[in-house]
Amino acid sequence: MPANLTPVYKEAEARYKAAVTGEEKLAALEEMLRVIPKHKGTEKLQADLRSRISKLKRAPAGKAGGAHGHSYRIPAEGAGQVVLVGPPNTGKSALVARLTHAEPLVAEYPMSTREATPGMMPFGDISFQLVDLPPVCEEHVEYWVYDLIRGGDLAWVVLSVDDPLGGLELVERLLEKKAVKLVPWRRAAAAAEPPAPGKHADDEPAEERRPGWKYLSSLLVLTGLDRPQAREDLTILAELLGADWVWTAVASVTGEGLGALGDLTFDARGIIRVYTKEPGHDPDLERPFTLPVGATVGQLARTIHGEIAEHLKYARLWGKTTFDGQRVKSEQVLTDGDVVELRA
Ligand SMILES: Nc1nc2c(ncn2[C@@H]2O[C@H](COP(=O)(O)OP(=O)(O)OP(=O)(O)O)[C@@H](O)[C@H]2O)c(=O)[nH]1
Ligand SMILES: [Mg+2]
Repeated sequence: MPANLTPVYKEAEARYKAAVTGEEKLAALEEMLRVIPKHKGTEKLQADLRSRISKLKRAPAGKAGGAHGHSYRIPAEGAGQVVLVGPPNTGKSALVARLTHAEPLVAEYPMSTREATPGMMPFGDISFQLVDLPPVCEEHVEYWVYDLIRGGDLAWVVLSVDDPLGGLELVERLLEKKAVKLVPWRRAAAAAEPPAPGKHADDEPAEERRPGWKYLSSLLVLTGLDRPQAREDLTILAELLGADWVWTAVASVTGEGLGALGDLTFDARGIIRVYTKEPGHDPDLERPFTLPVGATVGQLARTIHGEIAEHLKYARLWGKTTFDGQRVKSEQVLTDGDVVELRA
């Protein structure tokens, strides 16, 4: 019986063949097993996949996978994965509950979150994936929590306005034991020197970076803005934190300050939104492509389809830096909000 393997399966298979680390191989194999058409013709192949998966799981852990073989990861969705990191009871779950459709447990007592809960936070016509996590604390933290932190594109370090400095010190110290360094995202630096095309700001090592470490771009989110004294405390904190960290204060109970989180996250991700249009048609303003700051027309084409990129002759651009419909080449750098018509 023919196996009739689908394009989705073949894509996963290609990822498996291209995979370098055990972790990547395992992820691809698991995906292959998940999407393989389940019928008699594929039974042998399914069995083969299962045996390769269990072999990889038993294999001694490679460096990339850590002590436990393979890393846990939540598949990223939307324009970036934001991991919520912080000491117990600082309001991480309350933020995810307020900003997304997810319903993580919010409780008055500390250590209430035991599992990871992803949810999508809309931001205009795009969205960011927030991942609520168990707290980082002196007590035992399960290893997969660190895996998920490592997997994030950006961290919101969620701290209570009552003791943000103590909380930050704790989190930085515990994460560094696990080779994760929180890197303050800096608004001014990002605006002053956009990264080279194809590179994210975080790819540029600002200092000597240790191999195997995760350098996680981070913002501070101070919760409890509604609490008495909060505003006075913040004036002092502003001076202490201001130079090093970009931070924002929120009150999840009243919703105050939550609006700023989307803008900050968008800026910190270092991305632009680009819309495409077909010749003679209106642009598709529903679903923008998100690309790194500094991305070019050529990169947009490659994001859409390798073939389009290959046959690209020129593009027409409607944007802030060009006149409407201006003819541009593949090297043209795009800006947020641009509308592009690709001509092959
Ligand atoms: N007044 C006030 N209370 C808040 C705020 N954010 C969260 N809380 C309350 O603080 C308590 C803890 O909130 P959670 O969201 O469960 O905190 P968490 O950080 O997820 O806690 P763990 O999962 O245990 O680490 C709950 O009673 C929330 O209602 C806020 O901005 N202001
Ligand atoms: Mg929680």
